[in-house]
Amino acid sequence: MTTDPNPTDDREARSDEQRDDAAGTASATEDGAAEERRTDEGSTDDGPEIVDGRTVEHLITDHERDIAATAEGTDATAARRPNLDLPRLELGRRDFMKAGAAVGAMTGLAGCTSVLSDEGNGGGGSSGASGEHSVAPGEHDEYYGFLSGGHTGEIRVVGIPSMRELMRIPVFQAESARGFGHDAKSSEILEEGGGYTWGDTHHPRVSQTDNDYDGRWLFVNDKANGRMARVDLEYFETDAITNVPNSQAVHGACMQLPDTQLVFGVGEFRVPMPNDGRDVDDPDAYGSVLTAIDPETMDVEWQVEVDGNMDNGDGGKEGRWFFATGYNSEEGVTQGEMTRSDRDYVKAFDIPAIWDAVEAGNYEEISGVPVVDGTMDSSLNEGDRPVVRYVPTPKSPHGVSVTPDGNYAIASGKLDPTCTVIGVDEIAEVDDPADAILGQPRVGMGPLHTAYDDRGHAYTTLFIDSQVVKWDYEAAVEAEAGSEEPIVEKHDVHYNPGHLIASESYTASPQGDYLVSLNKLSKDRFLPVGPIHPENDQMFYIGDDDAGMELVKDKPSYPEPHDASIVHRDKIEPAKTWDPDDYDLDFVPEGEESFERVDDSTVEIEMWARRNEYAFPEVTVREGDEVTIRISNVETTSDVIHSIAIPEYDINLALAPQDTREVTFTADEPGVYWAYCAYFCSALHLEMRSRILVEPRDG
Ligand code: K7E
Ligand code: CUA
Repeated sequence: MTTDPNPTDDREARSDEQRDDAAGTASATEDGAAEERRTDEGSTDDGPEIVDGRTVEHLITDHERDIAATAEGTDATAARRPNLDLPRLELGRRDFMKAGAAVGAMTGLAGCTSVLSDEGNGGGGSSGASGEHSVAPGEHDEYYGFLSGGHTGEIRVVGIPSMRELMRIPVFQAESARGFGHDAKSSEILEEGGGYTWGDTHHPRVSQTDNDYDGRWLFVNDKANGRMARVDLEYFETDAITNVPNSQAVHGACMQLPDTQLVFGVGEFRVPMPNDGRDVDDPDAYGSVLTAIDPETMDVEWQVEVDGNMDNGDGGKEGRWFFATGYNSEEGVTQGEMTRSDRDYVKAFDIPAIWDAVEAGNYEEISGVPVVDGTMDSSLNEGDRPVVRYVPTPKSPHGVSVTPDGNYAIASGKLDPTCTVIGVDEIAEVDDPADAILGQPRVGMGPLHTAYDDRGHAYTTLFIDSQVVKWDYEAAVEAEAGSEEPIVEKHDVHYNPGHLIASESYTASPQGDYLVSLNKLSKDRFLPVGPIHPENDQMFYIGDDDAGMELVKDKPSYPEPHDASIVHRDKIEPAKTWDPDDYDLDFVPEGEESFERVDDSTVEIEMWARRNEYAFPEVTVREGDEVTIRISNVETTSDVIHSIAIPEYDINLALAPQDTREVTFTADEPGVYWAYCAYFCSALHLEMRSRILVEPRDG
């Protein structure tokens, strides 16, 4: 992208041009486009219209230009909306919110940005309306927010509503503060997970029982290296990584509900199966799979191959259906090829039917996994109990999420300004899957993801419009396709949101109070920190339908959260110290430390740590020895954490109270090495050291 030297002029020119466009083509698009969306007819070859006579190419060009313009501190997003000549409203925040709610889809929003950026940017939540959503020093938040860390490979834990970051959980990457990838157990998890040094986490989902959070596990995907991981929510620690075969880019991640019977990874990039050098330049032979994993063992149970790319997924509440969006039904390999058709699909997987196919042996084993053929032409999709039903939607739907009542799966249009409301019960009943589409409201430009409150509202991010739109999903079922009537309210976000998440939105009983919009761009919202900007997670209070959505907080975020889950604190029970019975290594109590030379080149050390010493103030080994250290933190007091950092050997084991860790290294460099405690644990923390003497072998 090149920087636009004169964004303001350009913006004005473009908005004129757009008004012309809209006026010139309104009659040609309105009814016809909406009607056509419900049908499953062929595609047009030359850039189908999306809205107001504009094609995908127009949208993308507009968006690129928006980004260039806002980079210079102007609000080009507002410029694209009608009535941009309105004077900037000088309203207080409360007044504005009331006014905003009253005018619905809202012409006055051009003023919103400046009002909020003046007053709302402090982020402390300590003034005015946001005061009631702040959390005083020493008080606890009501919710845990689990945010994915994108290509840092981690999970971040924040308190909501304070948005204070509480912890980070390394998942796909070694991380020294928590010793992940430094001790034997976590190193083995990373190694067995493929040995990569990073991952790309997008979709953290907390396990459920009876469609409510049970606080046991969190599952998350690795889009980069095609993996799924499990985090133990007693210890807030990653305890398993599954390297998924036959799949590159496991993107969507979710569970079979109501009881987390299976964990699903949604395969995105199409590749040969197995990807071992065959068919490298034969894209027709590539495939993409849905992967079902046992949550206890984390073993892959089966996969289902489908046509086209998949993208995001969500499970129905009743255990039968799993929904995945997809793009590239064309099965192209270039961007042009992938966006040629004006139609893609939501795939509805019939889980019991798939199990039946597996049990009947109707699969091909590829890379050791039963792969069921769920492509359109598969014999398993003939008859009245197909394994996968293909629901036609406008081009490239992105997010999909099932409403709390389990009645609808709502797919967000991305390159189309609508959301598609699919009836979950209808899926099983209709002859033509297109007939399961019950509503298709026009929500705005670039709808990506949808979350829910407890009052029948859907909240959808509009990536291109930089807004969150609140709409009524039952009203959308009542309304004509393409109607804007179901829209209750739109609110600006800053800027370009990806996911959004409302408290407990993925359960059958959302809390309906807080919503976090995970915005990709922060632009000028924070102190500049160089050319890589933080992202901006914005929290709204959504509990008052009369007052409307209230922006409460901005939180800069290290790149880059995608999705999140918000769980009430009563549903998570973290351990305060380790229970040695939960650990597969023997605890080393005080008095039972030992140093054993097993043979000429092997040393085994069992030791403990406590304030302010290690069991051995010094340890002598010989050059070339393979040294195994097993070490327990014998403290019983919570929050007295030690570590053992071993310089030159690239090791730092974190030791929570009652925890035991083990590490093996080869002492190949003669010399003196001060092992030390890296957690500041007490007044004599600096003195908490042990001298490791590595004697020269021939000395
Ligand atoms: Cu929209 Cu990976 Cu869920 Cu990112 S995905 S935003
Ligand atoms: Cu133990 Cu510092």
